[in-house]
Parts: sequence; C-alpha cells; structure tokens
Amino acid sequence: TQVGSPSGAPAEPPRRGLGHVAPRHDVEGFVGSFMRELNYGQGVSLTRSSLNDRYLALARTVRHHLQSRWMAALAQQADDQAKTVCYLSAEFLLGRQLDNAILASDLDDVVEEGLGQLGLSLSTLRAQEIEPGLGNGGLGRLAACFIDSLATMSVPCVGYGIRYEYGIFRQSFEDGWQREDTDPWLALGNPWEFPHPEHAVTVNFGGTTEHYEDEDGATRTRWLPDWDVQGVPYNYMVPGFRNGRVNTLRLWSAKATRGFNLNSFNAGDYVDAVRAETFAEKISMVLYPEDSTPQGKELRLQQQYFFVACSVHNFINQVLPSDFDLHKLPDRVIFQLNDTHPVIAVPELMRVLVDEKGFDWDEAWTITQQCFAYTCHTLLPEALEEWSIELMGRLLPRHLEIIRRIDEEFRAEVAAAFPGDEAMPRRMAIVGDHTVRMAHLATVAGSKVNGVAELHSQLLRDKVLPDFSALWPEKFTNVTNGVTPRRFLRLANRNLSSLITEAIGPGWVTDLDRLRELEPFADDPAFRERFREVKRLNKATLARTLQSRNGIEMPTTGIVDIMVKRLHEYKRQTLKVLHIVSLYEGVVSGRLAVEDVTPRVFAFGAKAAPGYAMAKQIIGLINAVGATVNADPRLDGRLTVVFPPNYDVTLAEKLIPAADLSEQISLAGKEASGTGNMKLALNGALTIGTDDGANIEIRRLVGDENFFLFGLLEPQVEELLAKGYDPASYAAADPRLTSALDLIASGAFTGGDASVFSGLVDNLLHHDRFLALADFSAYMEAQDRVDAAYADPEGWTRSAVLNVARCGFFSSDRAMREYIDKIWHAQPVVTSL
Ligand code: CR6
Repeated sequence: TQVGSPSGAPAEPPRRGLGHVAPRHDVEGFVGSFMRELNYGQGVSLTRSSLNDRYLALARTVRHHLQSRWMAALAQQADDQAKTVCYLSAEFLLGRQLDNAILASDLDDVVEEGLGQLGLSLSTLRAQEIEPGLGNGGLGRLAACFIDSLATMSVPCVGYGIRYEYGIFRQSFEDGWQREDTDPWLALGNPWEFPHPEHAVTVNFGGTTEHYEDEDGATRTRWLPDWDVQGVPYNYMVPGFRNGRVNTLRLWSAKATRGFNLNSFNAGDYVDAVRAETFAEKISMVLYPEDSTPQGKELRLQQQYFFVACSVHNFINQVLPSDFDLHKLPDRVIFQLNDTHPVIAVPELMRVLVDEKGFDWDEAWTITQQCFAYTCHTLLPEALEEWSIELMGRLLPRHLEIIRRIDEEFRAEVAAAFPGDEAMPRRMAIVGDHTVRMAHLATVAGSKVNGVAELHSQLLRDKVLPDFSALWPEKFTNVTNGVTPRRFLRLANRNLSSLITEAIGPGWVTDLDRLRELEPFADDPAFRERFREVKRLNKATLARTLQSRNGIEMPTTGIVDIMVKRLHEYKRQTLKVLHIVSLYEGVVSGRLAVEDVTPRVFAFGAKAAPGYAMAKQIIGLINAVGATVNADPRLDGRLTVVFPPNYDVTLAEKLIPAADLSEQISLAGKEASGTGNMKLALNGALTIGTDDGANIEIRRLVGDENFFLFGLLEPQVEELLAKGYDPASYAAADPRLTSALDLIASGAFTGGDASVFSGLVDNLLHHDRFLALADFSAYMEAQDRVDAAYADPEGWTRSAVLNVARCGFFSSDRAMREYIDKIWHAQPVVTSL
C-alpha cells in the first residue's frame, strides 16, 4: 500500500524505524538540540539572540519530539486502513501551542532544567508566543478540544480548516468603547506549521457548465470555471497526551495560481497581474468576526468552498492510496460538518464522484450520504445560513445544479412520505424562493444530525427542524459538548491539578470520570483548606497577569465573579450590569449599608462583532459603570469591575482557574450549550445560571444545592412571548430595577450626558428581546443566595470541590466517545510508542 506522509501525499512504503531519528529525551540532549536550533536554525549565538529567537528555538526543539511520533502515526494509520475522522471546520481556536506540546511529550522537567542551565526562563519564553486566533468563540474552541481528544484517544483524525492570515481582531478600549485592530499573528514567524506548497490544490470558481457525451454515449456534465486559486496546505501537529499519537490539522492558505497571473502578465499588464494575486489571496486573508450570526458575504462563501474543496481533494486524491476503490469511501472516512459553514462539501463530493470519477448519480448519492454527518450549534433561526441562489449560481454553477437535483429528489421523497400535504415539501425544501438553505442540505445529506446539549438537541428536533425529525426520527441525536482537561485543567490550573493528583493519582487527565474519587475529600477540612489555598494562589496569579498585561488593579479578596464569552444580547451581559448598578445604587442611595455588601470582583471578557452596534453599546456600558463604581469611595473598595480587553484563550487560561462564581445567564432556550460553563465548573467555580444549554446537565450532575438556578424556563419564555411581553411592567414592579435603569438613563455613568445610553435603556424598556427585565428579580434573589453561601467558607468550598468531582462528564474525551459510538463508528488505532 501507499501511505500518507505528514503532508498527506502518497509516499514510499514505510520502512519502520529507518524513516526518522528520534530525539533524546534528557536534559543534555535538550540543551544540545536547543543550541543547534538557535545557532543554525536562527543563525544567532545565545548572547546575541533575541527573545523571539529563543522562543523559536525552544519551540522547534520541543516539536522534534512530536515530529518523530507524527511520522510513525501516519505510517501506521495507512497500514491499518483505519477510518479517518475528517473534521471540517471554518474555525479552530487553538490557543498557545508550546505548553501543550511540552505537556504532551512529557518534557516539563527537561525543558525547565535545560533552560535553567542556559540561564533562561521558560515563563519568559512562553509569553513570547502569540496564540493563533483562528476562531470566534465556542464553536472554534470546541473544534480544538475535539481534535485534542481524538489524538489522545488514538483515533485517526485530520482537522481541516483555513489558515487565516489575520485571526480574530484585537480588541482595545478607547474611552471604554471597543476598537478593533488586525491580528497579524504570523508576523514573528510560526514554528508550529509545516507548509507544503508542492501539494497545493487548485480550486475553481465561476463560469458555466456544459453537457457532453462520454465514450459510452452517456450524458455527463463538466464545469467550465472562469477563475481559480491555489490552496496551499499548512500542517500542524495535534499531539495526544503522552500516548505517542500525533494527528494532523491541515489549514489551507490561498495563493494566486501561476496561470491566472501569467495571463495578465503576458498581456502586458503587470499591475493587473499583481492585482489578481491580491484578489486570490484575499480568500484566506481574514476570519469573519461574527459569532452565531451568519455573514451572507460573497467572500465568505468563497472561503467556505475554498477550504472544503481543498480538503475533499486532499483526502481522496492525496491521503487515500491511488488505487483506492471509492465505492468503499464510507469505510475510510467520515466528514463531520461543524455547523453549516462547510456544507458546500456535500455537492463538492457529489461533483467529484460524478463528474471526475465517473460514478452514476444514485451510486454517488448513496456514498455521499454515508460520508457526512452534521452538527448544528445554534437555536437562533436567524443564525442558520442561507445563500442567495443568484450568488451560488454565479460562484459555483455546477454545485447549484447538483443542489437543485438533490432538492428535487428530496421533495419527491417528502411528497411520497406525506401524501396530500403540499406545504411540507415546500417548508422542507433545500432550495427556497431566493435562497439555498444550508441546514436543510446538511440534514438531508448527513447520516446523523446532532445538537450540542440535551435541551438544544430536543429544541432542534421540536422547533428548528421539526419536519425533518418527523421524517427521519432516527437521524437526530445529541452529543453534549465537552472541553479538554489537558488544556483547561492540567495546564491552566497546575495548582489544582497537583492537588487532585496528590489525592487521587494522575489517571484523571485521560479519564476525567475519575474525578468522582474526589467526592469524599469535599468533607475533609484539611483538603478544603488546601483547595482554598489553590484559589488564593490562582487569584494572585490573575491579579499579576492583569497588572502586567493591562495595568489593571484587581483585589484578591472577595468573590471573583466571572462572565467571559462573546458579547451577545441573548447571553445577557446587560443583566449582569443591572446587578452591579443595582448594588451600587443601593449603597449610594442608602438602601444598602456598605458593610452588608459582599466584596466582589466582577470580571468580564467579551468581544463584540464589529458590526453589532448594540453589543458595542453594552461594552461601553460595562466600562462606564466599571469606571464609576471602581472610583467611588462610598463603596469602600467592595465592588470592583475589571474588563481586560481582548479576551482570548490565553487569558481564559488565567481567568477561569481564579473564578469563584461562573455567570451563565442566557435566556432559556437560546444558548445551544456553552463550554465556558463547563471549564469554570471543572475549575471549582459555582454556577449562577438559567435552565439553558449545558447548564441543565451541569446542575443535574453537581446537584441543586451546589448550583444557583434562577429565571424563566424555556416553555415559560415561549408562553410569555406568546401572550405579549411588556418589559416596562417588569421595570415598574421592582423598585431596584426602576432605580438601576433610571440611574443609567440619568447619565450618572457618563459624566451627566444622558444621551449616551438612552437608546440602550429604551431598547430594554420597550423591546428587550431576551427578557432581561423579566428575569431581573429572580437573578437578584439568586445573587443574594450566592452572598449567603459565600459567607460560609467551608460550605462554599465543599460545593466547589463537589463541582470539580462531578464534572468529569464534560471532558471532550467523553464527547468524542459518543461521536464515535453514535455517529462515526471509527476505531482507535493502537500506536506503538
Ligand atoms: N456561539 C453556541 O452558541 C456552543 C458552541 C459550541 C455556539 C454555543 O452555545 O457551546 O457553538 N454556536 O457548540 C455557534 O457558533 C453557531 C457558539 O460558539
């Protein structure tokens, strides 16, 4: 057999043990290798090297340890003819790579000691790494957790995505308002990627299609595109945790094709030729900063088709052996569609099979349906992607034809299944009057469709795709999200990790259910004291980080109350602000005695989509309230708002371990799952939350007494909206709410200028789409319960320990096991270390 090389291209048959040299796993070997990288990789001596030189040399030294296993893993996978999970995702929000690589290859001590001998410090070098911000939020981070788990479970997986040259924008605040700057994350070099321009793939766009007769007299179709670009693969290593397994993440970068360029050049217009190049390269230039809302822009569809066409081509023509019988494709691959962004892969695989490989339509469709599965990540109907038929026809004419045929056959199937019901085929259609509905296409083509938490999957069946679930009930399933315990506990919270390992041994890192063994320790006062000490240390670390990162002063006593997530009205950061304003108003008006206010640090982290005006208003409000509250001596320093700009994975790793309280306060029925909620609970924060998304499962597992539940339930939300919701009446009914809204509207937080937030307050009083005012009183009451619970440190710590002990379920390893069992039917491959 031919085997895949790391680049995915066919290579020589493997000669085990001869193909590569393994690096030495000791201090002396490390130091030698580091110095060689510095001297001959960077071309500098130790004394003349910059911080960046040293970081790059360290990264390359560490990566040697992964590379040798990577080569072995790929050879073995081809030998075993294992089924590969191709995880198609427009976003992978990886976070920094260095620490994870050191952890995976068990080099912690070697690196510390080796650098020490050279007079260097790991923490200084670590800080030099710029994280790849190739995602917006939960969806992109979930993809990163999933590929981490698959590698740790030795399941063959290739993550396929886009190597955006600029990741998610950098956020800063100017007078409290969000400002966006580009994120040139590649500017100082990227030691974690391996470009393979020799395996570039050509991707076509535009033009027309034509029918022709093949040698057998059959009518076939070909696409006559009118422009193309090259996709250059950049491979990243995805190491498993100390299991010798390294999978691949393959990100595509767009390059102008030589042919395209030369045409203009030959015609004598040099400037035009260069313009063509910048045009093509725009495709992978920048990540769309939208989260949970689609961007119907042409460039976005270009990005989607670009990465998906490269990926399908790569797997079929470069990863699989050249003599592979494509009838057996479903035995060798499952393409998992991470939301609707990669759904254009469905007609692309059909096109490849029918137009390029000569399959019959029906045969190709049978294969295609077995090769895809679809994960939906939203409940907001407006967030389901649709593309205009006009745009699709102009950019991808052959794909539109294919989609139309899939749609026609599907409508006929629906008509046959529900005779007499004419509305049904129209409602379920893939091609509507003006748009192509990507979620419908994904549901029709996918072998399975899953939501990301129990409630979400149920609402997906009952509310978002009810007709489809009536037609194919067995197609729908749930896999509740998860997070990787390697990054979000073992690495981010080393203090807690050590405490846990001391108590129950190290097995939890790859078998998170074992955290259950911590339960008895919740009743052990000495353990609880050590647990509190861990929180204190983590708070101090966070305070130092905020000080050096942003010059922010953060007290380390009192409740650290954290709300970190994208800024979105449905997540209800405004409800959190109303709580803060109400406490503040209570003290300044004399309604509350300052000594009765429990000291709290309110920490926010949130980016607003640059085009989302209301979200940006809310950021302005948080900062305005924070500036006023922090500066008012009447509060005696008891309430502090901190809002470090540019929340990212690196900052999350500092904030989450320090949290006492996790704010998960979305309107019930709106947050598909959430994953920050899992990370915080796993790190010993108690949740104050609504009955929404995965909060429900967290509460069920940790127990009601260790969770602060409040707010309307999903059916109550529906009921209230159906009978007509009047937010102003809620404001009038609770004097604390009236006063808080009045205080904002009065200009108290904007130097007396009442106009700044009048629109925001009006919107709450007259629209309040996400029922913040309706849940306000219940939220305040739940916060009182929080204060009361915090007044008993032993009881609080007991609850916190139980949160850790009972959240093993939220490991992404468990989520991956469920995908494997219910959806993928893939197998781990035994890796010889
Ligand atoms: N915004 C959901 O809103 C979920 C993640 C991952 C989201 C969030 O609740 O945890 O996906 N949805 O499943 C989308 O991005 C469409 C998100 O991150």
